[in-house]
Amino acid sequence: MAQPPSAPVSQPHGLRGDYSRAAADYTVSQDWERYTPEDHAVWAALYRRQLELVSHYAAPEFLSGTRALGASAARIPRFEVVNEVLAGATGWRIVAVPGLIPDQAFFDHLAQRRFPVTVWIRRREELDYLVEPDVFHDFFGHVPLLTNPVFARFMQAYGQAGPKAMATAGGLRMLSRLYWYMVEFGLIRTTAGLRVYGAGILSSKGETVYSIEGAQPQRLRFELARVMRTDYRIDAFQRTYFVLESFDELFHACYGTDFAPLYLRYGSDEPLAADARLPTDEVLSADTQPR
Ligand code: HBI
Ligand code: FE
Repeated sequence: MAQPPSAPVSQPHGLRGDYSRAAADYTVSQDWERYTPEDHAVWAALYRRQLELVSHYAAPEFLSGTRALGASAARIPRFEVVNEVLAGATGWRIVAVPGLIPDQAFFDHLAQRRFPVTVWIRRREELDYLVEPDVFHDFFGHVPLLTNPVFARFMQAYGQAGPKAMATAGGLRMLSRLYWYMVEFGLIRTTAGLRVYGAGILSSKGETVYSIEGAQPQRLRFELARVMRTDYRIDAFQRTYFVLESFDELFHACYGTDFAPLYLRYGSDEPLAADARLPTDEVLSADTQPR
């Protein structure tokens, strides 16, 4: 007889929220052998479902990155195997962490071309929604674009911008909005139409479709100061998405740019509402012409 869904199959990977074994930089060992058959089965269910969906909605650079990583639905990937691919592509590597880590440690990892990936995986009851990152969000959502030299270089520059942001009033909030809108929830215009590259969208079944096809959200051309001034929602689908012309556009807006004048000008202001519309906004309709 089949087990009832609530029966504990086996103990899941025990590092969920366990920071006691972390090093000073918050890294842990992945301990891949500790993933249970149920952990791998949850990965498989998420990976299969989402790969099929994002093949229709994701940016081509994300999809080619996904293929390059050589991960599959069969097993949660071994980080050391993936690191061979990343090393050759961009010199990045992923490091295992127990979950969210303090801002300063996070920035420092990025500045050193290390992307922190959460080790544990959600339970089956949490397939569609999780408030914190797990290995599926971090790996499936974030790691593919680390094979892209331009995007990877932007991520390093983002990390390098951390210390100054933390030392300036309102700076950290503004820099975090850049991450939110351009790393977690970014869209990009392609020759085929609007596509998704943001990790928060691509690891979510509902938001992948909504961000491209939804009638409610507004899609605005990327503009650095506009993004950094805009409040965001962590508990619902976004009201606004910002759209890149290319990863070069993001890189050139940020690399070598001193954000200090922006922090000084806007850092103490109330943010723009998540659904604000300014006269200067360039709105892209859902059926935006392909580039
Ligand atoms: N830690 N593991 C992890 N993943 C994140 O995305 C993350 C974090 N710590 C801080 C953080 N993000 C953000 O607050 C920074 O972008 C500012
Ligand atoms: Fe994320």
